[in-house]
Amino acid sequence: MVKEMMDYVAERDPEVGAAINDEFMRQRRNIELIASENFVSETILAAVGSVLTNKYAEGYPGHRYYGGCENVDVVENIAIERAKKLFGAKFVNVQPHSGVSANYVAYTSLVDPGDTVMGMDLGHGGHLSHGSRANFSGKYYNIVSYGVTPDTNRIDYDEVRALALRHRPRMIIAGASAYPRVIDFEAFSQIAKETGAYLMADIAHICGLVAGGEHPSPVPYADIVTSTTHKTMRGPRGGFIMTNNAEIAKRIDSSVFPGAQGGPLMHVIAAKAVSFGEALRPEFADYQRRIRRNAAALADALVSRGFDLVSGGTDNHLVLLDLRRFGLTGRDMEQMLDCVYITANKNKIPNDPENASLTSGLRLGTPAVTTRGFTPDDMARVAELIFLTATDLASNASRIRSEVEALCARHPLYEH
Ligand code: DSN
Repeated sequence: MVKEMMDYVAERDPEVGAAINDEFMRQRRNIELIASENFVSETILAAVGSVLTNKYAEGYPGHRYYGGCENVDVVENIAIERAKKLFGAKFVNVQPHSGVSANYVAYTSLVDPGDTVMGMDLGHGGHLSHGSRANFSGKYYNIVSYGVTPDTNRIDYDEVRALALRHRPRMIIAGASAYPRVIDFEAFSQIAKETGAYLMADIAHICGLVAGGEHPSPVPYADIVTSTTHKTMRGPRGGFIMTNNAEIAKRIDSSVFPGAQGGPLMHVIAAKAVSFGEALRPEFADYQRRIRRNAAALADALVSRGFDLVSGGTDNHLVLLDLRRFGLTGRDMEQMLDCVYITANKNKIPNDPENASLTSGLRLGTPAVTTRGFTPDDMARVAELIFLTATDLASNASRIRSEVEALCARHPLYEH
């Protein structure tokens, strides 16, 4: 089906069609290790490509500002009910276009410009929207950042508590985009309660793990939980928001529309509904278990090849390499891996001496390769290929490329 859809575009618009086809070939050819990427099902692709893209539906099911919304109402209600069931949440808004949009809504629902907000430093594994100066969050709020400790590279909850007691934030954000360890949402919630702060949990990266029971859920503890629907969740690119508080749910709804967005992307909401449905099946929990097992196998094999891992290993879907021992920057390594068809992204490590465009780290994740069917043994091979790339790319490039080709051929993508 994927091929037919691409051919359809290529026949009618060869210029765009060729670029889509090239990207399809790249996705099939490369070992995808970007921790925030994945491959969606063909059902999700078809829903995203459906006629629902034609429909304006500002408002919410039953209360729209346009006629003809009876079918999209059904779709949005299915998405909401499935997400509620999957995460045990009382209220869900599935309209945010992305993770950052969802986070914007969380801020505007809970705090006012100028308020103090505590979030994890981007350079320690946090996210742009948790207080970076380059983002709305760092511009409009008084951000106090917490990080990981220099010895363990883990969050120290006593330090977070001390910081919260000192700065009395109105909101604390728990969540990360490059933190390989479990986040203790219950501990965050105790700190938030003690210091009179709202707790917002951003589970964009670990959403699938939470849905599959492989990471503790923040839903019982946080005032607002935001997430993306892609990454480990393996749905379409998009965001959603959950809460158990009826009054906060009303604020979220009006902060999404009309506060931050106009018409919802109904084709994407249909794909979110499909993705929540897929996640309710038992095989999804098994997929999440395999993601973690593959990440652990990758971590072990990299350590045995002499790589330093931030925090020494992983509890979730990602590992963060500290490349300094190999005399490489993250940018070097990302480019070298690109040459041998392995895709990853440079990433800052805690207290990185390099800037964000160079970095000393590389982030690797297993959601996408696990979707392709890679096993822990395959991950050990991948670690070996990463080692060969880091140590002697010139002599090994063609051998690495052939091994990448063989691994990808063993686990084909969108074959039927
Ligand atoms: N969510 C980020 C990532 O982890 O790749 C991008 O904002």
